[in-house]
Amino acid sequence: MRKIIHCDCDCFFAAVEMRDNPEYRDIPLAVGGRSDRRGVIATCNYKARAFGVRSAMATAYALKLCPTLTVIPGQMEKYRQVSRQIMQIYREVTDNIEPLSLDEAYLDVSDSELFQGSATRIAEMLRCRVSEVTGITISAGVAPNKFLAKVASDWNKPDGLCVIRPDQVEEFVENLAVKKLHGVGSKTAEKLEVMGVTTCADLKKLSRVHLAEHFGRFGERLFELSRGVDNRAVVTQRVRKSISVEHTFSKDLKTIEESLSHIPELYLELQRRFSQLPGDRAIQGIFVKLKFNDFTQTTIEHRSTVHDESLYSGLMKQGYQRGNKPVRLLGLGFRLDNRETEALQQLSLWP
Ligand code: DCP
Ligand code: MG
Repeated sequence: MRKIIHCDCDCFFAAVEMRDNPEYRDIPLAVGGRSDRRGVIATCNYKARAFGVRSAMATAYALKLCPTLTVIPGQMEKYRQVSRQIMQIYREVTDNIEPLSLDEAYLDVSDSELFQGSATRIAEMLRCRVSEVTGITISAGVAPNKFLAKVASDWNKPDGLCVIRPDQVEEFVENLAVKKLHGVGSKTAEKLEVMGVTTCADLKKLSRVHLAEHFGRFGERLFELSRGVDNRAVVTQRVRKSISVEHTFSKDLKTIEESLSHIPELYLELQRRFSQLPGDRAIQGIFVKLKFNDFTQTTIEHRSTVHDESLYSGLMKQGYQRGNKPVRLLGLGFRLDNRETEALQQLSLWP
């Protein structure tokens, strides 16, 4: 039986800002882009969440929901620094760490001898240490696998702990809403609801074959998750080789001009995701992916350590000429240089 802890900072960017600026602590606060520049909310504190403000929401809309909301720009370098400090605290407990983003990580403490191997007490200790050292609160989930640990860390947020012991798994999962399952987005949840499934107890009644018929390979996963089974390992050595943003359009893009017009928004989102990668990653190339309306696809790459919209436009034109048909999906990406990351990993200094 494994013991997994999932740790997730509470309203991370906003928490750092509230720590450093006492005047922000008791007001609704968001970190995000300006409303007059079509900005979006990166995150907000819990006072703002009470008004319905959420991550990824347009700032203009957030201000409608909460007119007293204070929106401030983010300071990524500072958040990265706090993230490194937090990951270092986790590393004092185990090297079996899988960082998922700046503020989130899985720890496999199955073999830890700390506190006689009590994962619950390890998690409490981590929560205390992070708060003492960084002034940020984290929530933690303890469970026999990654899926349940992640659900658990969200259960008593903010500043909470939730433990799901092996003997509690069955009951816990039966009462769980299917939309809490990893990989079940709003579309799948709707589809399941039509089938009469809202909880995992409902889901458990469906056979493997039935699920495979409706959901393909994901059906097998649903079968397992609804029984609280998740055998994924905590992967410590994963080095990302690329990062990309893709969008499938509800209506095919009929001309190259139409395709080119989507570069700015995709490029912005790509840079946002890149800025959130753990560690300092160097770019060694850029690429564009196009999928045409007949589902054929093509990727055009260019080795380069610099990037801008015009380079992506050039690649997109080349790619478009290969198919010369309406486009259903566009993707932009960076190839990442792994040499330095791999070297740092050897020294356990990454991220
Ligand atoms: N983030 C972002 N844009 C998003 C989602 C998140 O820029 N669409 C950033 C801001 C968050 C950080 O990533 O502070 C961590 O994301 P989480 O989803 O863990 O959200 P929070 O930590 O802010 O809140 P929670 O307390 O719900 O974990
Ligand atoms: Mg968080």
